[in-house]
Amino acid sequence: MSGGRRGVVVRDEGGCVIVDLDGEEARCVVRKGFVHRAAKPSKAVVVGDRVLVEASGDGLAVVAVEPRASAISRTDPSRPRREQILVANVDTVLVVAAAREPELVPALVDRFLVAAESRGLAAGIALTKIDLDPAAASGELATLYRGLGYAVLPVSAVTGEGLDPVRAFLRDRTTTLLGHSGVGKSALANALDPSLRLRVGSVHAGTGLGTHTTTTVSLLRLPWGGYLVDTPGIREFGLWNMDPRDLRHAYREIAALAPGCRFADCTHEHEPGCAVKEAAAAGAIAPCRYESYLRLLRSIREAREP
Ligand SMILES: Nc1nc2c(ncn2[C@@H]2O[C@H](COP(=O)(O)OP(=O)(O)OP(=O)(O)O)[C@@H](O)[C@H]2O)c(=O)[nH]1
Ligand SMILES: [Mg+2]
Ligand SMILES: [Zn+2]
Repeated sequence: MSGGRRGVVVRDEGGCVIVDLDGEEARCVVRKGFVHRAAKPSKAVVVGDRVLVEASGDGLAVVAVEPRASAISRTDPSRPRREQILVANVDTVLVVAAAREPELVPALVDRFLVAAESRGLAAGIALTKIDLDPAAASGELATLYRGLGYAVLPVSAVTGEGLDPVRAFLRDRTTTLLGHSGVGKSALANALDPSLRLRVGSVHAGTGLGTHTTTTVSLLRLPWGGYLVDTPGIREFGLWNMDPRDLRHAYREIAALAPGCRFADCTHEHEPGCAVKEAAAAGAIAPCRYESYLRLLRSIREAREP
């Protein structure tokens, strides 16, 4: 890219994007067809994109997008055949799950971990609201994911407990938060850096579910180095363009056992001589992980059917 000014998209305001140009935020229009070809397949400009901005009329316009080093995407919930990129150029995924309120859903944690693993991104888990259930810090699920090699970081935005390890995890890289509505993503960001003042919602007393307070993705610069991406709570996270083979690699314990299967292309679902199935039956791998693997495998197959 040459000419113009380089910047990073920090927010999308629908119709225009906010670009960080050397520490100052500028509102830019994105004109159709102006987006650099490297931005394909989606052609969209998304948060995290490194862009070239030029004067246009009496304002500024994004005229090119640098090729993305990485992207977190899902199947567009309203258009099932389309990819929706949530954020570009992140190094790390921090899955956010609450110890309580709303209840932790391991299958959803696994989906987010799979999204990270399949893109070769580092991943960790923030176990929020630990003040509501201190025992969860060393509970069954925390132990399970730690045993798989993921950093599990118990933290409370209310008491401040556990914030320093999260700060250390985020330092000098770009991390996106991914989690259900109401798990405390924005509250965590505010607790880490009170100057952010992100809007925090509530959890519905009756249903225990979040109320979808954050509605846009935003890239936030952390004062101690690194960037954090706050995201809206995700209800549906359809894995985009995932191959069943990629899925097998994305479950670390399954990938480790696969060489013991009779068939090299074993899906670990119905084949005889499957080391993974045997390990699951013997309790050597966690039943919830094997079940979430099978469920994801089936949903990927369904999504691939014409
Ligand atoms: N007890 C307790 N409550 C918390 C904590 N963190 C967040 N909450 C509460 O959880 C609710 C939801 O917090 P948010 O930060 O808005 O959750 P979110 O994940 O950003 O939700 P969306 O923006 O809807 O995706 C609020 O009522 C917070 O006060 C915590 O560490 N402890
Ligand atoms: Mg939020
Ligand atoms: Zn197998």
